[in-house]
Amino acid sequence: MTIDVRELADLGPTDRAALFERDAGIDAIRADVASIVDRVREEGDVAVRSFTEEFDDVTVGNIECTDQCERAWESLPADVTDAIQEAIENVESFHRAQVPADWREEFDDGRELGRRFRPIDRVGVYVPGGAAAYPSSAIMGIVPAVVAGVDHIAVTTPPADEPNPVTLGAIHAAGADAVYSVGGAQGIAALAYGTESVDRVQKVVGPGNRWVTAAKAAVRGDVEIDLLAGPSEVLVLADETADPELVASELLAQAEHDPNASVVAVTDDDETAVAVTDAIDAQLPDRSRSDIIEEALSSDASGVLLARSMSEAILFAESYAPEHLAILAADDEAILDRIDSAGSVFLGPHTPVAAGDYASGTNHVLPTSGGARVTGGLSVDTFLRATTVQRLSRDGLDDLSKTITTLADAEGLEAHAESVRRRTD
Ligand code: HSO
Ligand code: ZN
Repeated sequence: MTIDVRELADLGPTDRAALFERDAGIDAIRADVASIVDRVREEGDVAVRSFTEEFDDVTVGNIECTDQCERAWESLPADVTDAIQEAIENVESFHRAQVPADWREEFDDGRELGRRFRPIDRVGVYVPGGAAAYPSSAIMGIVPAVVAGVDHIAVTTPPADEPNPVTLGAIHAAGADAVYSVGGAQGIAALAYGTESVDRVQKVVGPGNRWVTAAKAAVRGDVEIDLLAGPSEVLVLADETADPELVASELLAQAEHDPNASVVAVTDDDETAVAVTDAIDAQLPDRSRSDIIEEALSSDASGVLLARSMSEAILFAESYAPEHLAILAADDEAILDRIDSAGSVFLGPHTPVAAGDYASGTNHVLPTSGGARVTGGLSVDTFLRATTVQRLSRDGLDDLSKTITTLADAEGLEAHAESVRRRTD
């Protein structure tokens, strides 16, 4: 395949929209998903079993498979358990550093205010299986919940006649309390509403295919959810010092996830741009998932873009708000200073996105489709709730009483005002 270098300045509105659009593809299946969710809600395990036969072509015995995960862990070769363990340790230490401390502060006039953080009691983590079985996503979903101190972590993951032992083992090692063989929209509905086999949870998190994402959108409101993660994205900002082979390797890596992945390189150097397209051509035939990669790369949502300056490239990246931003440039920190919207940033030639995908410690469940403009990825915060606490001194209340009673009167809430006057008059 040959990718053309496109000049940013020449992009028309249609091309620009195609680049920015990153559609998670859930609109077309909303109605089907709603009926799956409703049936699981009404019929419980009966619906779970029948959807599992219909969609996964598997007849499950016990829906709960917690013990099977432990056995899977014990069956794994040492190099795999070592790798999982090291990834877990790194994710754990990075997330431990995020745990917020409770605080109280005496403000200047007798107002003592504070916040305390407590874990959510019961959460559900969806772990993708099937076509894209991701043990790493088990680690990314479960470990932050463990670090937050969540009491009960339930996991749903699609069943298979021969389930992936690495995924099941990672679910066990990461610290799940209960695991259920149910995938797709029915897996999300089971966590959200409970069935005879699956206890309901208070928050459902984790990435999945569009059925999973659409189901999370459908249950939102009845249960808390994290973010709605769509297909993977990477944007590489490269100047003339970037190694084109590395730029290409980043595009190919995220493209292999999904034909709908969006992979974009932006550079201000025309030689680099051409060299990146050459490197893509050279590397692609050797990749085992070249079909998927090629599909992703040839879509209008992906490409190699030439900017007139690094400033223009940076502005593009900032408005694009990628899930992953890799910066391969001489002064990467200066570029980072100008970026506010990105899920996760990878600096320098020794920092592949794959490091964050698997093992450096940051979380790989990240906002896609421009979500980074308003939110970050999965973190310890996802599993905590903050409570505010206050104590006023007599002087503190005296100082505030006029303000409170005036506002209470303005709202016509006389009993509110009276609750203050009783203490001050
Ligand atoms: N890059 C993916 C996460 C992942 N990568 C899992 C490899 N395995 C998130 O966009
Ligand atoms: Zn990845």
